[in-house]
Amino acid sequence: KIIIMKVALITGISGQDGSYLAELLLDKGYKVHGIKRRASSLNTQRIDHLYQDPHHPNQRLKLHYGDLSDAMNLTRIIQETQPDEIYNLGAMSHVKVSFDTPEYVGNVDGLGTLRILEAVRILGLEKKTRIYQASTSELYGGIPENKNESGFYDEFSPFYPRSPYGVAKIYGFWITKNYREAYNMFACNGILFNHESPRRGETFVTRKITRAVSKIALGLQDKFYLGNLDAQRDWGHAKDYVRMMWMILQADQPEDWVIATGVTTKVREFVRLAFGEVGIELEFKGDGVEEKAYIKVCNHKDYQLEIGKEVLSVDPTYFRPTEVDLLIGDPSKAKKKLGWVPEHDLKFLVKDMMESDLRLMKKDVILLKAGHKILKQAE
Ligand code: NAP
Ligand code: F7E
Repeated sequence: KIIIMKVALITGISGQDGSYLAELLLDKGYKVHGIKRRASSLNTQRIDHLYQDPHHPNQRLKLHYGDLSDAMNLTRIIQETQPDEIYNLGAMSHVKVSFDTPEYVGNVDGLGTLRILEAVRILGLEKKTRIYQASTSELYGGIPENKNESGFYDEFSPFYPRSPYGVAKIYGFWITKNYREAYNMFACNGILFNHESPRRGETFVTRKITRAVSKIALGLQDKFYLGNLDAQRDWGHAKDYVRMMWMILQADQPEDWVIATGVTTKVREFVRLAFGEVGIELEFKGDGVEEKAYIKVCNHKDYQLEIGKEVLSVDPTYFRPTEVDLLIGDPSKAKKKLGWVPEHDLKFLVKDMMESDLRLMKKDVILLKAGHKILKQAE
């Protein structure tokens, strides 16, 4: 009996979603190719565990050096790997940083998508290769009047991006839709709302919070700084969302899909929940840039902090020139047509991230006790 192994190519395989998706596809028996950027330091920590032995003939994960700004490189890799499915997850994905590097983001997040689609077309793979494009809830921009009658953003809500990242991603959205309609390609957008995990990049707000709270609880740090505490996001777990990426490419028809939880939460509330995981209750005092959080109750035997201690202040450095105030998505279509059921809620997400960061920071405590210096990481 001949078993035909499906072949997938993932751009952005070293990122949060790329690593979970690679795991999922390997579990399903795929041969997985990933594109990684050359960096002066190792950048594959999130996928290193997927390599047992890179030289083993049965190793089903293969990495290729590449970059979404390099059309020739992308075309060659697609030609060599002949993928059944391409997941275009590669991007400069930080909204605040996109205000500092707008041209680069336009090139990579916007034109990078075109380069993938056009390579598939030039190589005559339109019929064979299905393409998933990592679209985003940032396309909506949080404009209140663009929500549907029930108060959610869905597949019909108008777009109004509010950052160079959102503007680049809107090009990616439309060029994917255009190639689907113009060349009959199986190319789909997943309009994913925020999704987090223990593997989330350290400078996104949830991970910044769980790292800082873990350090504060362990006595490694006194306090931390955030920007807009009133921003609201629809936060899901990345593991649920990469499963949906795969389901989108197994659907009967190529379409665009909203993936969200339908629940929105303030940044301030996420801070409360994270401190709650180490038995600490906070009190917030002051308004706007003067707002601060103090320890009100501390009842965990392992984490004893002084009552009244200031642990959080607002730093306007983290404000964005244009902010997306509130996002909340309606995933009804994905639930109804593809049977997607998220397995993790916000409470589990916070617990998962806190447990992981506490474990990570405890290693620093051991190093400190052994006389090592801990370098402060950039926020
Ligand atoms: P991430 O952790 O920031 O990962 C981004 C990946 O893209 C990394 O592997 C990164 O490589 C790679 N990359 C960056 N620039 C590249 C370039 N010029 N050429 C090739 N690869 C490049 O992002 P994520 O959270 O996994 O998100 C995955 C995708 O979904 C992104 O496109 C993001 O914009 C989109 N998205 C994310 C969310 C979310 O909430 N997470 C929601 C909606 C959409 P390095 O490791 O070398 O940096
Ligand atoms: O910010 C506020 C900030 O950077 C969330 C990306 O994956 O999801 C992500 O984009 C909110 C914003 O994610 C800090 O102003 C307050 O309102 O975690 P974030 P994001 O901008 O929503 C979308 C769907 C994507 O597609 C993106 O790729 O939190 N906030 N204080 C802060 N944010 C950060 N980063 N740091 C702060 O100190």
